[in-house]
Amino acid sequence: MPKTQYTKTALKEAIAGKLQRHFACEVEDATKDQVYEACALVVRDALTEHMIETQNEVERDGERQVHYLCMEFLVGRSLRNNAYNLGMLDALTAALKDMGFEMADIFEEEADPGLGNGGLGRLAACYMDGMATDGVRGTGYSIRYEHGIFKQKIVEGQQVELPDSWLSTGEVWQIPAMDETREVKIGGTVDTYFDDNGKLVVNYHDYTPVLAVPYDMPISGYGTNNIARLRLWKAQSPIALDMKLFSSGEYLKALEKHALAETISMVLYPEDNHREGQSLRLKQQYFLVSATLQDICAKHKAKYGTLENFAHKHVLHINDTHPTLVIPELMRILMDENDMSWEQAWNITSQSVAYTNHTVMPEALECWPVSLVQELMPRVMQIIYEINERFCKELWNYFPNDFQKISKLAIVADDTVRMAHLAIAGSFSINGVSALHSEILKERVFTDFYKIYSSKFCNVTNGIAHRRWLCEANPELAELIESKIGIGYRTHPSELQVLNNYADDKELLDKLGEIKRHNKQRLADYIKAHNGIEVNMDSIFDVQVKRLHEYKRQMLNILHIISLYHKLKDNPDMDFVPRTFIFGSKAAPGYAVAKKTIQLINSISKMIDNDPAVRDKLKVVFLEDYKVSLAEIIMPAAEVSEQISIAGKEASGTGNMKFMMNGALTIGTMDGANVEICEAVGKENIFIFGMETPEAEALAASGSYEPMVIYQNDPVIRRVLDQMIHGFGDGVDYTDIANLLLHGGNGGPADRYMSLKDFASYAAAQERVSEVYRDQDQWNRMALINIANSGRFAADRSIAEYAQNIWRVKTNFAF
Ligand code: GFP
Repeated sequence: MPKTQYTKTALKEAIAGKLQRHFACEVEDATKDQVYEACALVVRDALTEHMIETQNEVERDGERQVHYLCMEFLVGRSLRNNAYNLGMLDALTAALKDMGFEMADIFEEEADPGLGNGGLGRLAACYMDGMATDGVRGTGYSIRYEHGIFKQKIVEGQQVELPDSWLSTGEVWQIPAMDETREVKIGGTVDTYFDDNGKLVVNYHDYTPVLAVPYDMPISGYGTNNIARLRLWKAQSPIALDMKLFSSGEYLKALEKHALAETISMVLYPEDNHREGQSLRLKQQYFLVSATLQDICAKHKAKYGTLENFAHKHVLHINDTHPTLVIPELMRILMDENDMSWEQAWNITSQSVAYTNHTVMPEALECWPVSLVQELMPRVMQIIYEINERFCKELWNYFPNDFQKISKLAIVADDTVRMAHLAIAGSFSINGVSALHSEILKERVFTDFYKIYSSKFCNVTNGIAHRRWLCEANPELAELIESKIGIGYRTHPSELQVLNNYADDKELLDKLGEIKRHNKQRLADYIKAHNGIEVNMDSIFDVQVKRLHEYKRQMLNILHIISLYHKLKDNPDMDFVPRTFIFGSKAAPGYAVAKKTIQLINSISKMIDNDPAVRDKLKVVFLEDYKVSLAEIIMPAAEVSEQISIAGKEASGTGNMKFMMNGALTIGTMDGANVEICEAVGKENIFIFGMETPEAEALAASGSYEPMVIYQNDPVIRRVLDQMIHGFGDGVDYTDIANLLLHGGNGGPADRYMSLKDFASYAAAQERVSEVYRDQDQWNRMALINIANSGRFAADRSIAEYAQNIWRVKTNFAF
């Protein structure tokens, strides 16, 4: 447990002191944003103290450290989380109350740092929390993007992207470490030759130097003083102003170099599951990797005087392929800067790197044009060529004379560098993020690699920071749980299982229902304030929040909603369990179908809301600007969790875990972690529908899927699609979407993700949802069982598995 106890009086004093020193004001005159900042500074002081202690311990005991590299960390707001973890939330709330402020209002002052796109980035953030809590010596590394994921505005039903400048309130959590600034070299020319002694000489010149300035965010763990550090690199030009150009009157040009270097950390790429291929993105990846490795190596050398024991002391975990350049970059440092032989450098590198794959989507498996890698990092490209050559020789031993196979598996082929292949070749561990996904990796995506390196492949099912998503986001539920099973589950999430014993406790189940209603009310108020829509509190809150992507099948949900609308129009007095369908989603700005889908949801929402015959029974709400802080309101209020991707495509999903933990029931396919959720709660406590992976894959492979036949034979679907063609009364034409489903387009087949195929089964599952909802006791019982069996989806458990099975470092988590 943390040593420090925080009292209300001490906190009041500390906050008043910060207000005086930082804003020259007294409590009575302070604005909310000043109070926020003062609170953040007080909390930060405690964190930095712990961070120094943790660093000293790491320094002293020299145990293996974990370095977690990820292009995204969607950390969410920090103030409440840190105060909770440090055990000062109650005292802080009371202190603020005395000072005339509501804690909730102060939390609202903090911008939500959007340093990620979706699941990948949020997972990385949950894992920082897990590392800190489990006592793992971990550091996260990423880029200090000045602009995070765009802010989404809905204007006339359409997504408009606005810049997100989060630093004004986010900077307070970051401690710059100027003295650890590193220099990353980009571009230029490399000459290599062997000297008289046969030693390789590398002469790298005419590059552009970019400074990487570290900013450290201390991430607290719960009930411990252990701090995980998140090091964010800011790109800065070493040349503030080119005085030569300036003196000759070329003022703008004089600033150019400066600006070019700084663009590297200017903005987060708003793409998910897409192959990017843009030069700036590759620069960002190299910038992250090079700065991080230089940092780790410099400190290691200062301590041990050599990098020979590097692999014993460090694990470099790459979260997806984006930081794969750690492999050639570490080789470069070991060979060019530390005189190691290829073999020695390769041994160290391949024993230090571990890789997590997050997607099976072919378009997300990164490939970079050789010419671009060559241009931006010429020495690294030379090393990649060499890795490839040696790798292909190794492949030859396994597949002699099979040129086709070898070129399929090669790292460099067709003038591209395949990052996943490089990651597999250069790491000692490759894992998927759910049991199903890890099997798919072995059986289909990386089959041949698996044949050769079977022992490298493993699984770690994703997990979420349950304290943030349950204890903090849903304090009423946490209180109820704690009244029954105590607080042990906060650090031993499997203890939630004890709740299974209460499945027939009517009083508890009623209380659960009551709490859900309070949370629904909070969300309803939010919807009223932001969308101007009045929702029916007795309706089922049915939620699909996640990035907008075709494989996630928001479309299936939409098709079903239109069919319900038709049903109600035909028979307005039918016995219908009211539903509110809630969506929240950002679409990549360049992803036209995804953006049109958002517009479609809004068109339907408007049509229904304007129709007095149905609007009390059916509602569609699109929540603008879905982000972590909004998710913290949505999750506790949801009753149905939509996890309806086509089987075999969603690597894991983590929203599914947050929902179940808050007592929502899942309607889902046997995809990603849904499979394990189903196993955990039992088939009777989840609504499973649709094709399973083998069927979906076989159908796609056969080429025999014809959605047009379904359209012709199924009157419900026909009517839904016909309506799409006729529109929803607002003049927007959705024929393109209907065509995509019926005829294909954008180079893809008709209904690529088979929404029409799964429609009937989905609609039937939705009927079952409504039926069960009529029996509130039964519903609450199922909700309780979901909560009780959600402990295995805690990030603490995932991190402990990484620690034990992959990183081989100590953890204090008890399984
Ligand atoms: C990706 C996958 C998800 C998975 C997360 C975290 O999410 O299935 O749960 O990574 O592993 F698609 P996105 O970043 O694409 O949202």
